[in-house]
Amino acid sequence: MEKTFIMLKPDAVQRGLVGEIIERFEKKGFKLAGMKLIQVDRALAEAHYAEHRGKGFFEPTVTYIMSSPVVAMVWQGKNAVASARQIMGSTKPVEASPGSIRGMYGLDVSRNIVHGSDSVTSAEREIALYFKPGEIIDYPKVGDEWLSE
Ligand code: IDP
Repeated sequence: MEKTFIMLKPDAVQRGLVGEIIERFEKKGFKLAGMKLIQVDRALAEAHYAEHRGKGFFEPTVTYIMSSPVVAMVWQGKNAVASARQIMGSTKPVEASPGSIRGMYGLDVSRNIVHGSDSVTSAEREIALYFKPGEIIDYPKVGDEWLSE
C-alpha cells in the first residue's frame, strides 16, 4: 500500500496542533507506519529542501524547519500521497481550500503547518531521509477490511 511522508512543522508543534492534525489522517483511514519527534539539523534540513536550493526562500525555510522540534510521520493507504496533499491543502494558505489543514490554520506560506510528499518518488526519498528501515512498521489493523474492496 502507498506510503507518504508527513511532517508537522515547528509552527504545528508550537501552536498545539499536533493531535488535531494526526486525527485528520487517522480518521481518513490511513494507517500510521512510523512517527517520531525530532530536532532537524542543518544537513537534514538542506537535504529535505534540496530541490529549492538557490531560491530566495531556501535559507529561511531551512532555518525555520530547524527552529523547533517537528513530528515526522509515515502514513500508509490507498492513494496516500495525493490524498494527504488534499487534506493538507495548497502550499499557500490563501489558496488552500477552507476545510484543509492549511486552509483552516495557516496564514502565510512560510508558516504552513505541515509538509507532505508531492509524489511517490519524493515520498520514498523523504521516508529514507527521516527513518531507518526498522522504524517503519507493517502491521494488520482492525478495520482495514472496511476501507476498500
Ligand atoms: P509544499 O510544501 O506544498 O510541497 P514547496 O513548493 O515544495 O511546497 O515548498 C516547500 C516549502 O517551502 C513550503 O511548504 C513553504 O514552507 C516554503 N515556501 C515555498 N514557497 C515559498 C515562498 O514563496 N515564500 C516562503 N516560503 C516558501
